[in-house]
Amino acid sequence: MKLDKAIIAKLAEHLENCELEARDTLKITEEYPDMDFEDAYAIQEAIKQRKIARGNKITGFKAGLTSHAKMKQMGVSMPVFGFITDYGCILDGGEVKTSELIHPKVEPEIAFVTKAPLRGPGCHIAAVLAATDFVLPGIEVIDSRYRDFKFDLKSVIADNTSAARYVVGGMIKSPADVDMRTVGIVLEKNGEPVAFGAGAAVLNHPAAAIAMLANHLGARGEEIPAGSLILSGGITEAVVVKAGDAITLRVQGMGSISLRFV
Ligand code: 0L1
Ligand code: MG
Repeated sequence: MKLDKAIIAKLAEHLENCELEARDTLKITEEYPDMDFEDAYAIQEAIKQRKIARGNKITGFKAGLTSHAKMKQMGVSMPVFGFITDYGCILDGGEVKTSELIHPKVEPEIAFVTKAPLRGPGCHIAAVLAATDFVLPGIEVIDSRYRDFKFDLKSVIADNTSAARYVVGGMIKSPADVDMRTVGIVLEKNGEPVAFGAGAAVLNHPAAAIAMLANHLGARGEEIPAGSLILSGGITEAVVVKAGDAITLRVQGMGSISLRFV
């Protein structure tokens, strides 16, 4: 690690304040160009601990930058991982207050709920499928705290991978009953289809993102606990939204979910 505890705490407070006050900032590597990936995840962890201390519940995890489309959009080559919160959860058909966000975008995803712990190293797709209780459609609302979504990998990891809001719903499916590689999705904005894809856009199989998360946590002596909700990553490029927009995600054989931005 290159940063000391005091700097990590200061950057966590800064990024979390930006989130809670819906104001943007320059990427933190501008001021700390030597920070490394351990520092970045330590800042993310410090943000998580601030929320827990305030009484927020951590509901699960997310994988980000998992599709080739997303990697290309962001100019990176490896996934990133973050956490999701109780206050980030919006019920199906619910409203997202844009005044609480900076510049939101939405991503169509497959969400997993686990029934057994998953721990790396060596976690693979088969282990993920065996430990999955069910999968269901999910929309992630991302909102980078960095000005104009301009960041590098370390800055975005520290910023909890742009996590902001999410909705899950539609139909739950046993992983044995859905081919997550070929399942098709249509994302609609104000009734118009704006993005299409299939599950294979996420690392060839969305369960691969969960396996990589388990391996990432395992390297830190942590695991994915049973009962976790995990957003496996955007299947298409993120779509910009603003107040007044209505978003619907339709997933083949798994129903649909929607959100309104007010
Ligand atoms: O969930 C995601 O794929 C987002 C990861 C962070 C990058 C971004 O803000 O677009
Ligand atoms: Mg996402």
